[in-house]
Amino acid sequence: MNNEEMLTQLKERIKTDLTAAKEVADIEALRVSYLGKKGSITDLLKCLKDLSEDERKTFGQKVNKAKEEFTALIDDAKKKLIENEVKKELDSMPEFDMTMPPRIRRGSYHPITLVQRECEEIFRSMGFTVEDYSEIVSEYECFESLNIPKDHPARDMQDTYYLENGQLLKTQTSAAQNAIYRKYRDALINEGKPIKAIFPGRCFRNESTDACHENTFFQMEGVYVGKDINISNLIFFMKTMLSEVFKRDIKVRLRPGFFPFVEPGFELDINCLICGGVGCPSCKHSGWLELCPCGMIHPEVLKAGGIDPEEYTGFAFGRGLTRLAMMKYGIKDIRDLNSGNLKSMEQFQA
Ligand code: FA5
Repeated sequence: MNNEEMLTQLKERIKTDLTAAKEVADIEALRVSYLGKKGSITDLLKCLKDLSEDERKTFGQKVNKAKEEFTALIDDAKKKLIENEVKKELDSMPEFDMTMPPRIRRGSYHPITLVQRECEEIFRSMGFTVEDYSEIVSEYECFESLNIPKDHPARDMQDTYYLENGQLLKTQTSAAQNAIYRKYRDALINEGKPIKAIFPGRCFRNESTDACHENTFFQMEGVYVGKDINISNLIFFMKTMLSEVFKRDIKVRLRPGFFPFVEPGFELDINCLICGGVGCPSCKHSGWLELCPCGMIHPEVLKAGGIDPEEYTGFAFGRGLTRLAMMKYGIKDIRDLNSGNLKSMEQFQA
């Protein structure tokens, strides 16, 4: 077979080969086998040296033209194949339906946020302001201003995380009391406006954790200071708040409790709503859950806040918000609330 015949045969063969190619990779392999360094066209060009000058010129032109034609054929076949693949993929996709509702995964509020907001609303409706306070506080704010001097045994109840600079992670929301008294005492003294404030916040204690104890938990503190505020006011506010939160009758008990910053002090317990009072791990098998310590603000604490205890009295309470959320939503283990387990948290919707 002479060179001309070989070229004609190659032209026929490349068309058949390109038609048979199923993938882009097959086409690229053909490009190499026809136009590559060791390809058929290159082989033909190598033969030029054996031809006469005239033949070399005409045949050389034909081979170069064939090279251009082959390149165009290969590019064209590749383009068609890619277009076909894209079309097939688009055809296999479900049709876009403008009327379908969007498939957006909605987030949900954490149960503690829900309970906190609910309590804030209840207290706002009773004329309380809602205050924000830092999580890092001084020893004075957390202890000394609350009538808990250095080396007082009451500090042992709250194993504290200290920072290197001597500040600490607040162990109780009571740490904000002093700042609140100072913020509102002028209005109390000059305008006769009672101090009515709540301050929710995160607290930290180096606790061994169990079903009802965490090292990081939420409390909500409340104070009411004015003229002639007494224990009956305290009991009324506690009862109103709990019946609003639980939206049903709750059995509560008030027993004496010691906190250096109140006198007298009480522990307000609620009947465990997980076991109905029979006893379970959530209530340490007692049937009762310590929920809301409270009492009449100690004169020394009022004095530290710049308020004359001879003229003004008040009550304070420090509710366990985390435990409140457990009771409200029937969460048996407090540790679930900080676990970051979205499956269990997503069920709570605002
Ligand atoms: C206090 O923290 C006092 N500051 C409360 C107070 C304020 C008393 C004002 C009087 C007047 P206590 O340590 O008991 O008190 O904690 C209060 C509530 O926080 C507890 O009843 C409980 O509901 C919650 N709590 C305490 N420790 C934990 C913990 N480790 N895990 C979860 N909740 C806790």
